[in-house]
Amino acid sequence: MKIESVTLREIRMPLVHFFETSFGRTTERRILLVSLELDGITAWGECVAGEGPFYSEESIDTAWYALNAYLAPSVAGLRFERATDCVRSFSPIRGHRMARAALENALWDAEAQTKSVPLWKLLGGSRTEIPCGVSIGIQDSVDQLLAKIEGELAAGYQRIKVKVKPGWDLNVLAQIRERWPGIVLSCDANSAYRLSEIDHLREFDQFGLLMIEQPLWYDDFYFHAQLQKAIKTAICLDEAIHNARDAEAAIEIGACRIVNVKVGRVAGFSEAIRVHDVCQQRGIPVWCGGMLETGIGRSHNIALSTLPNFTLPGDVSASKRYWKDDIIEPAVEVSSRGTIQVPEAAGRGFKIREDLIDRLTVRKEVIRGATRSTR
Ligand code: OSB
Ligand code: MG
Repeated sequence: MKIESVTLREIRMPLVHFFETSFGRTTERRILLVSLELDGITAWGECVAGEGPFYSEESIDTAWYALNAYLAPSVAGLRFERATDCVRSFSPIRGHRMARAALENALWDAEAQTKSVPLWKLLGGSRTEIPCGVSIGIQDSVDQLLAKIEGELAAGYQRIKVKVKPGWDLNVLAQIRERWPGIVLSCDANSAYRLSEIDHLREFDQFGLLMIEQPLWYDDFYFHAQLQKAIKTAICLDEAIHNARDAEAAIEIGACRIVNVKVGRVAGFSEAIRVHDVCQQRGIPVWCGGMLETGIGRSHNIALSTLPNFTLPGDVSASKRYWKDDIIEPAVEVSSRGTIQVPEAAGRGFKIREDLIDRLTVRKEVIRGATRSTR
């Protein structure tokens, strides 16, 4: 596979409904898409960095910078036998994992298309259907949240995850449990608590949650291990796990019993597979997290979720929960059993709506071998 050019695009898409976490509210997404031209095909990747550096230190602008100045030039014009080989080209660059992942994952898409195999098979997956959950943000009122949960349960989703923060936690969970005592329920704090709040965090145990996601500092697992010893609810780490080595260390010290795998957070499919593997070897289940992706990132998440240790429902849900008009065809749909059917077609298994992408594009840069051009 010889990469003739790398194209960066920024598109803007309003969310159907705002999404609020303990670190803020998003109403419109600015999304960086990466496409590769090679051997007569076009392959796509999506950068999951947010609008600002609030989930992690990356944002769409830092990702654009890293891709434009370093990552794309390090592979443009080069030939790779396998997608995973591009990881070596990125090795002098520290951090910028979401930026790397967008490019590496586009190359996986290219490899799958070139070999005429479904992306999920190339990744080593085996599942033909994946179990789905939903992540529901903080709402303006508890009634609004309960109405949303009702809708998602009726749609068939297998697990409800709600965002929590101080002031929107025990009271909210109590009302959910009162109405639905038996549903599979978890919560995500996105680092909203401190170890000094351990007594408060112990109160979460009464709700029989599947897990509490990243309760403490975004970059910590040492103190999460202390917390895990003090509470019954399983801790799941999200933000703090950047690679397989982190997963190994976190599991070894008892910082979590479950791991959320986000392909962008761990720098791409190659590392995501390694995180999956170290967790599997240690008996720790994983699930696929989401980052409010368009259909491109969503189709990559579906492919990743087919690996055997993705045994818990992921935050991989229908396009229509986020977008009026997704940029892939068909849109991602979820069955009444709360599952997504894994596509059998080669590559991603979803077509790209290039006309729509063109209309949504607000900036574009093409990086070729030695020379560059802006349009
Ligand atoms: O912590 O999982 C998270 C969205 C943005 C940033 C962080 C997170 C999330 C979600 C959304 O929970 C999951 C989804 O895409 O449905
Ligand atoms: Mg999370």
